[in-house]
Formats: sequence, C-alpha cells, structure tokens
Amino acid sequence: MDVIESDAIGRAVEALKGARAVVAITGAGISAESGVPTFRGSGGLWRTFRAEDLATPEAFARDPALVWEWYWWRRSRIAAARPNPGHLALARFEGRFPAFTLLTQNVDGLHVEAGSRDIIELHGNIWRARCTGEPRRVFDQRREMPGPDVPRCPCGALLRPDVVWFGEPLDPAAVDRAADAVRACDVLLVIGTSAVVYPVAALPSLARRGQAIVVEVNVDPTPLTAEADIVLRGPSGVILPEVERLL
Ligand code: BV8
Repeated sequence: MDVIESDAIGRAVEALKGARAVVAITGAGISAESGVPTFRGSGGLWRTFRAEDLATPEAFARDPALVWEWYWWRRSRIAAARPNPGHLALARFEGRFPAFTLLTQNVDGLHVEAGSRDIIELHGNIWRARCTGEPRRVFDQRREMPGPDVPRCPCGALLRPDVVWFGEPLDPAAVDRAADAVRACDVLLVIGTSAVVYPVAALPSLARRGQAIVVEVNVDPTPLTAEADIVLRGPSGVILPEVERLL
C-alpha cells in the first residue's frame, strides 16, 4: 500500500495537530530529491569515497588538497541544487506550530535557502571555510571559485571547510540547544537520515524518554525504524507536503 493512503500518515497528522512543540531532524535524504548525493545509500558519497579518507582531521592534515578537491566537487553539485518540496514544507512548518525547531545534519544550506529560520546546522555548512589558526575566523565562500592552491587565511594559516568531521566534537552549545528542544517536544520528525552518526543518532531516544511521538520519514528502514512510533515509508519530498496538506 502507498504510504499516502496508509493510516500511518493519518496518525502522524493527528499527532501533529495536537502538538505544541515539534522538532524535525534531517539528514542527506531530504536533499536527495534536489539531486544532492547522499552518503550511504546507493550512489552515495561514501560508496565512491571512504569517509575516513576525506571527512577527518587526519585526512586534511595528510592531504589538504585532496580534501578541498572533494569539497569543491560537492559544492559544485550543491550549487546546482534547489530546495525541493520537502525543504519548503519544513520551512512552512515554522508557522504551523507554536514551537518548531529544525535540526539538520546536512551541510548543503538548502534548508536556509528554502526559508527555514529556526534551524541548527549541527554538522556545519559547506559554504563556509574557517581558519585553522587562532582566532578561528570564518569566511563565506559562496562566491569563491576553486583556485590551484589550498585556500589560506589572510593570517597565512590554511583554511578548512567549516564542517564537523569524524572524531571532532559538535558545537557544545548547538548540541545543548538541540537536546533541550528534543526533550521538550511533543512530536519528533526524523527525516532522511540513516540514523547511524552520533551524537545526532542518540536524539530520538532522548525524545521518547520525554514522551514525544517519534515519526520516521524514509524510503528505507533504518536502525531507528523499530523504535519509531510511526513510520512513513517514502520520499520526504512527497510525504511532507502531503502531511502539510492534511494538517
Ligand atoms: C563525535 C562531515 C566526539 C561533514 C559528517 C562507534 C559507535 C558510535 C559512535 C562512534 C563510533 N565510532 C566513532 C563514533 C563517533 C562518530 C560516529 O557516529 N560514527 C558512526 C559512523 C559510527 N561521530 C563523530 O565522530 C561525531 N563526533 O562523536 O565527536 C568527540 C567529543 C569530544 C572530543 C572529540 C570528539 C562527528 C559526526 C559528524 C561527522 N561528519 N560529515 C560533511 O562533509 O558532510 S557525517 C555525515 O553523515 C554527514 O554529516 C551526514 O549528515 C551524516 C549522517 O548521514 P545521513 O545524513 O543520515 O545520510 P546517509 O546517506 O547516511 O542516509 C541518507 C538516508 O536518507 C538513508 O536512510 C536513505 O534511505 C534516506 N533517503 C534517501 N532518499 C530519501 C531518503 N529519505 C527520504 N526521502 C528521500 N527522498
């Protein structure tokens, strides 16, 4: 049965209708329908590159040019992408509930482009670069083009993508804000994530301890599926606008 006709979407809408505080956690899947490759799915980024070879401080220390080459390639893919109906529906959700917070693992900036404002980019943003020296000056590189050399800060130190790599801590203040929002929410939407990267993958269990209803929106099962109260199996670009229509 198509998920749109299933009673699952009806139960999700009922839960949202009564919600005062809603939180959405998104992963690469919500940008898939915008043409941005995911990480672990078929055709995913990690299938062609090993995460450990590129998204770690050690990889950058070993070969900053290779890491920058990968990020510039990803930027070119993202520059061609536009927000899809899933991003746009979540941006409109901000006006539909007394409290709505968007937590994204994505670094592509498409939620902000879609109009989301109450958003926490937990893994950073691919369009920013930061100085590897001190102070950690941050630069917006949206209008930059790749040069022949690894970019440098005016201070002379190398610049790096302003994203969180494996083995690096997330911004503690952002994690605290995210955890507070999840603890206090009535409904947690977990959208387009394989739910395997921590500490974000630990947030749904925090929501359930706080009595929230957890709704998973994904084309495939994940380790979260068994824990979710409601599972909406299908593309977020179709499901989220349908949920919004029924609200
Ligand atoms: C930290 C870089 C501590 C930015 C990324 C062993 C056990 C548990 C944890 C660990 C462990 N060993 C190491 C760890 C910690 C590690 C971790 O969790 N590893 C995992 C892989 C085991 N975590 C960390 O290292 C984090 N830091 O723990 O620090 C610390 C504390 C103090 C001091 C020092 C250290 C840092 C994690 C962030 C890593 N950075 N990316 C970039 O270049 O992008 S991770 C990368 O994965 C992205 O950020 C991405 O957002 C994230 C999660 O992936 P997803 O978004 O879920 O994407 P994925 O492709 O996996 O899945 C897509 C999903 O969408 C699929 O389910 C698919 O079915 C679905 N889908 C597809 N199309 C659609 C769809 N759904 C709906 N609609 C569609 N159309």
